[in-house]
Amino acid sequence: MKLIGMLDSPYVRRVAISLDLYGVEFVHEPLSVFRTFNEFAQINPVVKAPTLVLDDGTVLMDSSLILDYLETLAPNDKKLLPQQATARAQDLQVLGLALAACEKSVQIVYEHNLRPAEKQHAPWLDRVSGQLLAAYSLLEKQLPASEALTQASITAAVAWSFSQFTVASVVKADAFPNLKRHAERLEQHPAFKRYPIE
Ligand SMILES: N[C@@H](CCC(=O)N[C@@H](CS)C(=O)NCC(=O)O)C(=O)O
Repeated sequence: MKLIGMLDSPYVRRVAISLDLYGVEFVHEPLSVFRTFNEFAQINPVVKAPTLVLDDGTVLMDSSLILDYLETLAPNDKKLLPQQATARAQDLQVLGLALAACEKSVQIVYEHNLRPAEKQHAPWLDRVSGQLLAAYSLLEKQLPASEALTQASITAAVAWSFSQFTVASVVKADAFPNLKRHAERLEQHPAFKRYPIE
């Protein structure tokens, strides 16, 4: 398998760390959706990171769809999502919040980096920042109590580290002590260290 995309994307990073934990062998090609657009387009014309190219040539994109496939492949002792419906719904709730936090952080980054200063739209940034803080306020309360490595706990930590890397002036770390502690702990795990945010 080949994982295409850079680790400064939280979506790519959650897939890389999960592949590592599942014990799946893969090659990581850190192509940028911006700087190496044409090279990326040769593999996936839609140029979305992450892209996962399977050994039979199937091209998957969207981290949650990729992880759905990998979770199906994983033996029971390596699965990262609970099988039991109520427990699964709880983890999916956490994942929804963490992924919304990633999306809102990315929107702020794109607004600042891809639009000329005179075209930046303050009401849009205010709206997105409010949504981002709402997601983290709920996540702060809903973080799993257990220290187990699950897709929910991995993605919450990856989202938090990404937001601290990119939009720390919006998401003030001291306001979210549980998330801060959680991410600091997971960032020490060998799988997180093997795939650092860059
Ligand atoms: N929902 C998608 C989001 C992926 C995403 O937006 N990736 C960004 C990089 S962080 C990207 O591909 N940006 C280029 C673009 O959207 O044109 C996922 O979970 O994979």
